[in-house]
Amino acid sequence: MTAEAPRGAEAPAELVQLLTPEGERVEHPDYDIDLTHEEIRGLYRDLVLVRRVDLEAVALQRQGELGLWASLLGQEAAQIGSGRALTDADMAFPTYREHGVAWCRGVDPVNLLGMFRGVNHGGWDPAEHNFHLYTIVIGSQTLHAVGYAMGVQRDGAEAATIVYFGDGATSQGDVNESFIWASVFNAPIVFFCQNNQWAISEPLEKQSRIPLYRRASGFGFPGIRVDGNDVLACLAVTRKALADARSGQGPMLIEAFTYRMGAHTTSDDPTRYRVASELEAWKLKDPIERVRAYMFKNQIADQDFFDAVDAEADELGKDVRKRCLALPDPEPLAIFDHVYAEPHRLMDEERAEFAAYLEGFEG
Ligand SMILES: Cc1ncc(C[n+]2csc(CCOP(=O)(O)OP(=O)(O)O)c2C)c(N)n1
Ligand SMILES: [Mg+2]
Repeated sequence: MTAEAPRGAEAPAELVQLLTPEGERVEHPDYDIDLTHEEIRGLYRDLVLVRRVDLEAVALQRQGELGLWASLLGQEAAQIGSGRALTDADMAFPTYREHGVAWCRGVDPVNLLGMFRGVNHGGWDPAEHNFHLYTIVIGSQTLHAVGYAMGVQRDGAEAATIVYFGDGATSQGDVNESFIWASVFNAPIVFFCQNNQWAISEPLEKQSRIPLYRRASGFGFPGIRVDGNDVLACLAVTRKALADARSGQGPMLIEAFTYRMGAHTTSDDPTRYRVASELEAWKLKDPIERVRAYMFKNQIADQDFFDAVDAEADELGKDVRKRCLALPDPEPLAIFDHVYAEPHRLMDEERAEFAAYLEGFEG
């Protein structure tokens, strides 16, 4: 890639791809996948619905109803492909952008919005969905995930763990330490890095001189780069990595090569640090458009199907908005709940102090 070319304008070498940006199905010697038409329609529906939820959340933030939102726009295929590769027994550890994975794990999108509205701390039970709470501290969830995977390994259970993180996170100490632990203990974990080319305003070039997936070899486990805008390839590659982890073959790093089409969060303005031509180049690789083109060309779905999915997305958007606005404000003292599983003296003292402070406002 030359310095002048917009980032992503050239397809990187060594990229697993099963569906080209034009919607042509291509073969790969190591990664193939045989899906029914119904399964492909299901993936398309997932992609469209999560994009719609995301759009609604951005609009709600703009209208003052959410404090913040981290959009997944452009990363739908990486998240749906990997999310749908998981079995119920597998465990996923997300960052703050994994709304598509949350969808695959059956987490109500309104819970995600509640967190960004500041009325809950996530709102779902990680044990019920096998989907950990969102983590804002960059990279820390990789250590939690490796610890969890080592626990699963010691229990002798046949389940894999997947942990999500970004390109910027690969520079964090926590992530590198987690690679070491996973490697030496042969932990059943898949490291799923969504390389969306940016860490807020820092470009990928500031994180690594080599492709990120190649980092893994230095730690002693395999790495692979997949087209992160290709839902079929993401599904195939993640499915295999999870199966390998479950059968005792140890960790794997998947670099999903994708692009953050929106701002980092709603507090960010990407026009300050990246050129418009870069986004234009990536729009041609849109993760939804290529599936749609493939389905049309191969008569996997007709216009009625696409219209029905669009109508369902509109209904979902309306429903999410309505239920988000109806979320009750929590009691101020609820902030002290769930910090520890057991009663805790310091927490009791702080609660009492805050209660006295609040009483000062009454009468
Ligand atoms: C330990 C830590 N340092 C800094 C931050 C501030 N911060 C929030 S997001 C972000 C960039 C993360 O980039 P990347 O890992 O590529 O993930 P992306 O947001 O692109 O999905 C930073 C530095 C943080 N949340 N935690
Ligand atoms: Mg990034």
